[in-house]
Amino acid sequence: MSNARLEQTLVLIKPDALKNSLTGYVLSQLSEFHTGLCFAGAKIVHVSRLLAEEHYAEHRDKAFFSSLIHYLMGRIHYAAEPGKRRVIALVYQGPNAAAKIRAYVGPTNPHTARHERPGCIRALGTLVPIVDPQGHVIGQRMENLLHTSADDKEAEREIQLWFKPNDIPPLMRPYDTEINQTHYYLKDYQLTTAYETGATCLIAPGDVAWKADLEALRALTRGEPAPRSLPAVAAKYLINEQQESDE
Ligand code: FUP
Repeated sequence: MSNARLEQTLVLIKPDALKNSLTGYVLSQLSEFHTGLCFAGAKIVHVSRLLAEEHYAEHRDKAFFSSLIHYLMGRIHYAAEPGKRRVIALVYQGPNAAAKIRAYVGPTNPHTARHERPGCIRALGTLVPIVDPQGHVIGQRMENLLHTSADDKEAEREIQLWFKPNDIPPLMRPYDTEINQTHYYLKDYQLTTAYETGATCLIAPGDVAWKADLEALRALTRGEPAPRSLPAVAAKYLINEQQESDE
């Protein structure tokens, strides 16, 4: 069952915004009074490498990728405080949600934001040079305080990457769900349907899951090409599960 008419978008309040105590400001700027949108989901997430890399998968080949991943994981702003490494993940709902939030937060690049939209939230961000081990500048990291989905298609992928159906109230779930019938476990990043010592249970029979996740898990179990990768399915079930090794 889905509520297909609902329009939603993902917002991440990134570690630089948390470090600078901008959470209240952001929430008030994006409040229903200002945007006409309301919350459908909210959670505090310790971002694993798996989740960060999957979230920014389209940038895997870029020079700034590694730095961007470390930034989202909180390793830059909470280098000496692993216990504070987190982001706030939010789902906003309402007419034209993705475009509306993007317009409020401003351009991706904080310098462009300051130039083109002084006063927008990302105008408070900064650019940091990325330097290779030889000291050469190889790119720049945009510390832009927030992530927001580019459009409805990206919102669909991203909301299902960060949120399980049960994180969102039933009447606010915009995508198809299904009651799962099988045990699915993850052990050493491999999918299994039988428990082995050290495995993490992703989904148990009776759990509500995104339909697209279950279609992917069934295909992966059969060894067939899946519409969605195993990390994209697993990441949300591993959120806040365990402390990652500090590799
Ligand atoms: P957006 O659609 O706003 O998420 O922006 P992009 O997909 O273009 O970029 C993803 C993230 O990479 C943004 F947070 C900005 C960041 N980025 C850099 O840090 N350096 C670059 O040179 C380009 C993008």
